[in-house]
Amino acid sequence: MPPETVTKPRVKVKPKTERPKLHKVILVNDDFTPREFVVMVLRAEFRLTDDQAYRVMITAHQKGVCVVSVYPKDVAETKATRATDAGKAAGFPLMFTTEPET
Ligand code: TYC
Repeated sequence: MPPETVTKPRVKVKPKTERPKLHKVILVNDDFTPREFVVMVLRAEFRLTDDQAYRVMITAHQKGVCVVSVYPKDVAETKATRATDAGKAAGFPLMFTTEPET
């Protein structure tokens, strides 16, 4: 390199990439859907164990709502819709909603 050549220090710019927010799937209580049916849907759609599914169901039953799990937005919405539709198909008002984690 000739003596008059000026070189700039190379500053690496690392762009900060924000992790996409996870979304909660929430089970909502109602007076009509049988407990065993809720447990079955939780096991099938959210891959909960019998024990986990029972705890989530009974928490929603007692408190009104219970967080089932968290997923990327599209996954949460798809699972909530499928689980709600499973109740509808069986004639129950079972409902799952989603909301972004804070
Ligand atoms: N409350 C319902 C019953 O007594 C059971 C139930 C629990 C339904 C949780 C919905 O999200 C729910 N049969």
